[in-house]
Amino acid sequence: MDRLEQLKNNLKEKAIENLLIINPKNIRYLTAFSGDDSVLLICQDELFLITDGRYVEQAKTEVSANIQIIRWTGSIFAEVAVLAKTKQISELYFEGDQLNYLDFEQLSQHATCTLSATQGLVEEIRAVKDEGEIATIQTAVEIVDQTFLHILNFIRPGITERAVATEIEYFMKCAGADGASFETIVASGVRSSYPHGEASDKVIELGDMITLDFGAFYQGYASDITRTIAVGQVDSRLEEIYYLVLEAEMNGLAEIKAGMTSQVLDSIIREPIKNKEMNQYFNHGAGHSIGLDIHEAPYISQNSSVVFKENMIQTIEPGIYLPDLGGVRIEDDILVQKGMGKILNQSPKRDLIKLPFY
Ligand SMILES: [Mn+2]
Repeated sequence: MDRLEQLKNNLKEKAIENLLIINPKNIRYLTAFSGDDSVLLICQDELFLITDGRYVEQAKTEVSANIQIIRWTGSIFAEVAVLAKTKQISELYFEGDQLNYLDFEQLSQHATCTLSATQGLVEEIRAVKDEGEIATIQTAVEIVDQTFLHILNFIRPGITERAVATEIEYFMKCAGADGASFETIVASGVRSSYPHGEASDKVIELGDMITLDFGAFYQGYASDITRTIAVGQVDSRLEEIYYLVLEAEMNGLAEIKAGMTSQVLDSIIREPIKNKEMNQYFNHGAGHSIGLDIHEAPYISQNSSVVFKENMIQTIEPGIYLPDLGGVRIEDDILVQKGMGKILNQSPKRDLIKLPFY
């Protein structure tokens, strides 16, 4: 079914007649419009893309003919309010997690209708990927796999984390990526104990563990991978936790399937780490979905009762971080399909990769 049709069906069930889409990714998902600073007004029988002078011509080529393109000049939300008045809208719903306070003031100052916030209506549809999206994400994943193999030959003692991150991002773009899907993480030595250590000026040394967490956007869709590698011989405790994290990740990969709840999967992933009484060092969620955003619902968490569905794509990414020593995280992207999880990444992980001595 057409994405807009699907959304409209869901809106009908919730008795929502008019919805203002503000999130640019949601607008892109529904209409193929790839610009920003625009909103989409969905009424019962009409669709309006309200955009500015930079995007009018682009919008004409990207969106289907049944979407009316309106150019805003003064204030986009004042324009929306005027349009709502013209269309005699009595209640306008908007994406509550997307409108900032000042924009809300603009909208409410000019609106004559009731304003109500919604949350996650388009995101819920986005969570289940269609065939084209799956193929696009698979390509985004192939780019990060190629990049990982390349970076193994690039990393050596004496270069900075920043140089490694720059090479990762350069290589991904050369391989066809739009760009990085988030700020590249290169955390070496003690810094690998920071779950989200963005690349710094720290020089990589012999004996460091390095956590590499990076992703590519390809045709708008994200991939995400984490590998932890060793430069030469590392502390034996770090080598031990590598295999513990790997066991946790493999548990999740083996068990994920449609129908399972997020909290059940979270427990399955955590189990080996809990058994070794190290759960306090696994201090973040066990994964998330990917798509037009790098982090999308559903999230793999102890607190989430969301049920996985066929054709969702999840990351599974356990980690253990030992303060003042270092850490390990391993992450792959998994397609939930046919009663199992299909691992999209091919990057090696079975044995801790130890870069040779120099
Ligand atoms: Mn991730």
